[in-house]
Amino acid sequence: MKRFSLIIFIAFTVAFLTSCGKENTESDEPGLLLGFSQIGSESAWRIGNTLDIETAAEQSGINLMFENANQKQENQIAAIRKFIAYKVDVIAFSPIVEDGWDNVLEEAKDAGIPVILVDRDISTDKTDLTSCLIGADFYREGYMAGEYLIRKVDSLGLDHVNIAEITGTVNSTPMRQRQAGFMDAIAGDPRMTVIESIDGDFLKSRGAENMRHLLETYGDTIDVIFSHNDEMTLGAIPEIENAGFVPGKDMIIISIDGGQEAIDVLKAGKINCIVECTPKLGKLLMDTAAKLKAGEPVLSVIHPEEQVFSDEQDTSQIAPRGY
Ligand code: GZL
Repeated sequence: MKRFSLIIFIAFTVAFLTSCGKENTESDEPGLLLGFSQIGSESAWRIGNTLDIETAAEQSGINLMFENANQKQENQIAAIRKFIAYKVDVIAFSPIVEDGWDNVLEEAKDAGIPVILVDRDISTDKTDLTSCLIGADFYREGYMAGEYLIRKVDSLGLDHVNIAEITGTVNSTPMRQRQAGFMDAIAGDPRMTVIESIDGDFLKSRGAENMRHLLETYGDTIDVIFSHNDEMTLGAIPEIENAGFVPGKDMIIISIDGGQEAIDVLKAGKINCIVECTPKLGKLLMDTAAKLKAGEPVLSVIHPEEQVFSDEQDTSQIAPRGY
């Protein structure tokens, strides 16, 4: 028995000494821990955004602590406090509305944790609460929607159009800036009258509800629907058809996001224009988080490239959207 024990002892000793001398191929440094608070799952866009972030984290070897706020700001604030308690390396979040973040972001700053804004912005007088905003140029999206409408009215030779706007979540960055961009684009054109702006909260159900209200109120005097996202547009279209109108023909339909379901409706001619708002921000987020952890400088604002899909082009050539 003693001989056997001696052999085992020698084997373990050799193995131990060999490992001590070996170059550590795996860093002992733990991977970056990123805390991300997502707004919810209100749209195909949001679901696609979440999937893209999760995929990018996995591909980057970044440990993702993910919290879904289910459309409640208080849940996002609680998630940020949880990330602080866990001492994550970087915090990122998509703020559901622009106001009300100063206190919790002061806490993150005091904890020495950098914060990245994803998709949406915050409104604050303090300049040093966040390191970077990664998200669409919503003003440009709205402006491009307005520019499309001007071209469409020109091509149809219309003297005047009544526009009904179905907006996204009030006080959210995309709602504020898409509205501002659209109104600025059409401001100088006397043919354009906005007859009502109504809050649809980016939700399909509210898009349907608002469209019923608009049809009951204005009937066939509505010439244009400008909807801040595809979900609300997809809720509105069946209501337009139920009322006996042909979307895309009797009413010009303009939307934003560019998810597959809406692109298919565009291809069917029931939507005239969709301004792309890409949810694919994951790689930009991971690269920025890694730079912040490494103490490298990052840009204060990063806008992804975006395009316009419309009946001015051969929509059959639009590639699969992936969300
Ligand atoms: C835009 C994003 C918006 C989408 C909606 O970046 O904030 O929120 O346009 C989503 O679909 O609800």
